[in-house]
Amino acid sequence: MATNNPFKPTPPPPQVPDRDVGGSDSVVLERRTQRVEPPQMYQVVMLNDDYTPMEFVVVVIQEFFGKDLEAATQIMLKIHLDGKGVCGVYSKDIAATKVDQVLDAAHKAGHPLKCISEPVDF
Ligand code: TYC
Repeated sequence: MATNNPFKPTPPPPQVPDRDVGGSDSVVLERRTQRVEPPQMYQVVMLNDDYTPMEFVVVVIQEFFGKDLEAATQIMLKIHLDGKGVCGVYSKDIAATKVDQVLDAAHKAGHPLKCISEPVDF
């Protein structure tokens, strides 16, 4: 059985010539800087209506958008006064899930609350 002799130095690995050091048969590899665009983000926009109770909207914003009572109340009031407001910004799939969750909760509670997702800079 062949064993390594610990006292014998291992020979260096065979030299492979560099490919871009110049010379007649050299190959110059083109360098390209890779640029990756950040993903398009989506904002979940909640719409005002005349029937959904303010308290329900505040609870929904707290529950599905992770806002505390103060922030949720501010967002609800903005929607109430301006007709719409942004509850959060997410990747496309997460935003779509938030919309589904809000519409489902509103439907189950019998409220006409609506929200949509749209690309940021729409
Ligand atoms: N306008 C509603 C009311 O006066 C409250 C409300 C706020 C409804 C925000 C929807 O997205 C909404 N009861």
